[in-house]
Amino acid sequence: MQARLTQMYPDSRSCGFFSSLFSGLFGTREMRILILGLDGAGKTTILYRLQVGEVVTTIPSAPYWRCYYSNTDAVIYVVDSSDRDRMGISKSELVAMLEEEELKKAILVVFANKQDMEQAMTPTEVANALGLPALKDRKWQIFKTSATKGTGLDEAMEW
Ligand SMILES: Nc1nc2c(ncn2[C@@H]2O[C@H](COP(=O)(O)OP(=O)(O)O)[C@@H](O)[C@H]2O)c(=O)[nH]1
Ligand SMILES: [Mg+2]
Repeated sequence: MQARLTQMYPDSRSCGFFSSLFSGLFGTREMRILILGLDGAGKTTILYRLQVGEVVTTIPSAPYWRCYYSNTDAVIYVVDSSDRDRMGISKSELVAMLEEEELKKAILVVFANKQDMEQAMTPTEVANALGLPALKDRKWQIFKTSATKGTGLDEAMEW
């Protein structure tokens, strides 16, 4: 299954979102997906890797995660697995984001990114650091990715 980005709307404040067409066995389904994460986590690199025709780099991605939450099917939460110092901040931001009413039904896909770095935490370590096992009423999955090497992205998008 191939994910093809059809739209990406940059937002002048902070949020970038796009919808994606999934052409599968049972036809085409459009999903609205948010890509969130601390600055430097790898979001822009991932967008390039997902073969968006045109990426508008927006979003000095700080605290404006509340915009554009409605009708979101999935949140891709990108984590720099090598940034142990900011894992706690990343967790706080994730927890706050998941409390948003508009995102109650969104599935959560965590990209444990920068797995090519020697000091990278494993996906299990990242999951625990983010408190994922304790999440209630949330469908979630974590994948190891390296956006620069292009590994793991297809598997994650397929899920
Ligand atoms: N080693 C490594 N560097 C990465 C990876 N993904 C992104 N980067 C680098 O991390 C920096 C921040 O990436 P960027 O995509 O701009 O992060 P954003 O702020 O979340 O959009 C850039 O220098 C990227 O080249 C990765 O998987 N591995
Ligand atoms: Mg960026």
